[in-house]
Amino acid sequence: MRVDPSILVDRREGWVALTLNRPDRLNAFNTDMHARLAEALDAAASDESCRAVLLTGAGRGFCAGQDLSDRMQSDGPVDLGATLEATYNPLIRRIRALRKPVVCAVNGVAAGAGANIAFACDIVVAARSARFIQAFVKIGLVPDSGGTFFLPRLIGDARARTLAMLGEPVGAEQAAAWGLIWKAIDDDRLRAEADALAAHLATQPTEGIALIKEAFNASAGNTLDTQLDLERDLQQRAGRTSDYAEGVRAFMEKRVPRFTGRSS
Ligand code: T3D
Repeated sequence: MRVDPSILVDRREGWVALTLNRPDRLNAFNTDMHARLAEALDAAASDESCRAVLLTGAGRGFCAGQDLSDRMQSDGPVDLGATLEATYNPLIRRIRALRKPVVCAVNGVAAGAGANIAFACDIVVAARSARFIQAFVKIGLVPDSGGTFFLPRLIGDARARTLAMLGEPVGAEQAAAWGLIWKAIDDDRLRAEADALAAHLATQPTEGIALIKEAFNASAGNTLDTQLDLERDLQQRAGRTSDYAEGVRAFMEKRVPRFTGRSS
């Protein structure tokens, strides 16, 4: 019997699409899917020709979080601290640390860790029919995969706490109106628009975008003074890239810039 890989890797011109591929379980995570996604993200990180990543799901859902069929307790409680440490936490850190933009195309329901993995990405677009659910409370758990970090920062404490405590779904349009995601897109246009976004990012100043990402990653924990110092240091690095020189030249010559994405 042929078993489909739990992550589909589709290499395009300058970017890669990674598809969570366990549609019968709404792409819920098991150990194999974690390992394959980690491998694919590491490959994207080390491939200089890859300048953007698109993450999406196969079938009618984006991701239903942890596969709960792996958590039926026959021999006493599973150590969920250990599973977070081994799988979800490294995944969120990988996405945030990747020196390339990560676009998330939420094609359907995103529940539990599935929602928070989406929020860890740089630009999140969602099908109008998609829903985001902090499903953890329904099974007695705490939002993980960065949920308690991203949610209050994106939508404020009142909404974040209520979503976490009630586990109520938020539709894509509401999510966009609240600033939880970039935008909601008609279902039949989602993939084409997400592909176009990734393809566009793949032609942009990749190192500059990596520095933007570094600045925003640090911003949440910094004072204004520290952030101003960080912006100074990152701008110094950005100003030394050939893409900056090309950007200025292209502007002065009134033409479209040809960015290489390189760090020097
Ligand atoms: O464990 C650790 O390591 C700690 C980390 C935890 C991270 C977490 O993510 S904990 C939260 C886990 N996720 C959930 O609690 C969500 C569970 N799923 C749902 O609540 C619902 O499925 C949805 C609201 C996401 C979607 O509902 P609906 O009605 O559209 O679909 P459905 O019929 O419930 O699901 C379709 C199928 O997918 C169904 O299988 P079947 O009956 O057709 O054979 C369902 O059992 C399966 N499925 C959905 N979510 C999961 C799942 N199977 C295993 N695990 C799931 N999480």
